[in-house]
Amino acid sequence: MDELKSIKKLDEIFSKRKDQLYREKDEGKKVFGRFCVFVPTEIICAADAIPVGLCGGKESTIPSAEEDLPRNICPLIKSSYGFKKDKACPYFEASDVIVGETTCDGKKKMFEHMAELSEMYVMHLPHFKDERSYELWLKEVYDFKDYVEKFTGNNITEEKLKEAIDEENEERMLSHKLYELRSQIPTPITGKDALKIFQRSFLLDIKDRLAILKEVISELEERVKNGEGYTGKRILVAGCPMVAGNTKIVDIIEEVGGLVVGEETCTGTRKFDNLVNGYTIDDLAERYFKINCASAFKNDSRIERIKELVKEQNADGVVYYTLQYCHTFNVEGALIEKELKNLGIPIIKIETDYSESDKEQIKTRLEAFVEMI
Ligand code: BJ8
Repeated sequence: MDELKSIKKLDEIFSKRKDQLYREKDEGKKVFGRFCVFVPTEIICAADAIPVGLCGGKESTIPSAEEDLPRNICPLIKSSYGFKKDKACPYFEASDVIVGETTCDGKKKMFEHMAELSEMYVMHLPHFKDERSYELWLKEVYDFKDYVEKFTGNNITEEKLKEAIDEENEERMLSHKLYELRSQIPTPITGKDALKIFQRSFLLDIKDRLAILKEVISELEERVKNGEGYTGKRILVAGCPMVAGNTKIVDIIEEVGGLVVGEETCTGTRKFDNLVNGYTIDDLAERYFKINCASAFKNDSRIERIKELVKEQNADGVVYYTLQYCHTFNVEGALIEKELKNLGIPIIKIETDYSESDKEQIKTRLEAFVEMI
């Protein structure tokens, strides 16, 4: 099947993004680097600043990070720190401030090291999903707003906040539409292309993100209308984020005859599930509090969402993907595995890093899984 024109356009726009970002910086806009999908980007945009996603998905910067950090923490943490330390990423370098958050221990403590290399602001994320934790989170979101206003020197007006919320909500709705199209049989887009769209959405300007998503959707609608698309064993990937530079698991799944039809990850549904229902800071806090991160204690809503997604995306099975040493997702994965097996939903757990060393072994396991389902 021919390459999607909209994906070519995405490549084109992305190749110009760095220059566009530095131009906007020269014009006086502040850049906020962020790691986690909990950071409310609407607040940043409403202050006329620019949010960019910073997570590291490449192995190349890990050796340098391991000079300062222990080896036995997850590759996402090490790669991210290495990018900053080695000045190896233009988006890290463009960031006037890096916004961290207290999710897992490794990331939280890494930020103490990163604070020696950059201006940092760390959001306190509660680990319970109860009323008391929500009150704390709400205060955190208000404090973040104050910080952003002070740092940028710009007031966040009601009008600006509304505009930012509308734009992000529109992206969320379009992302859901894209998932609806992926649920079709045959599926009009590969998992590889879908992942590219989501990975790049962390770096592009919101206007470009919306334009690209609209183009992708209209091309996919055409394919669905004509009954065109990809077939294969339909896989939902659930687990750790697959951030820019890391396409390992999706590549292998599709190499062995699987087809990724959805991702329950922060480069998938955790990024766009739930709209902001209103135009206040409280409304924003409420939406972000619902994100199903494995760093939460008693995360039943995540298990429910995975079960829903298996149905919604017409998946034949689940590949539960954990980065090495990611205890939160790994431990929660054992609960999810038990639950899905009880329901007769095929699941395989894969724990890996960013290296190529275990590729053949993973390939063999996934080949057998795909054949079996
Ligand atoms: S909302 S998943 S982006 S914290 S993979 S660094 S958890 S040891 S990235 Fe995440 Fe926000 Fe949660 Fe999403 Fe730690 Fe695990 Fe590494 Fe992780």
